[in-house]
Amino acid sequence: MEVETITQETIKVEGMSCGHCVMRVKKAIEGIEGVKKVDVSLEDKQAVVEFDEGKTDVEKIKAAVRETGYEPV
Ligand SMILES: [Cu+2]
Repeated sequence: MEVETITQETIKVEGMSCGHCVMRVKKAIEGIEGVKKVDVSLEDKQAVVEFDEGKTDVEKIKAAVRETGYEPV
C-alpha cells in the first residue's frame, strides 16, 4: 500500500515578465513526477506547488525552474 504525503510549498521565482514566462514555469513544474497542482503568479513572482513528498522535493522543483531560465529563490 502506498501512502501519499501531499505537501504545499511556495517557491519565489525571479525573472518572469509576462504570461508566456508563467506558462513555461508552470509546464516545467507540472512535468515533474509527483507534482499534483501548480499555481504560478506573475504578480506575486511565485509558484505554489502541491506535490507528493515521496516522489519529489523542493530542490527538484527549483532545478526544473532553473532549467527553463528563471531563478528560484
Ligand atoms: Cu515572458
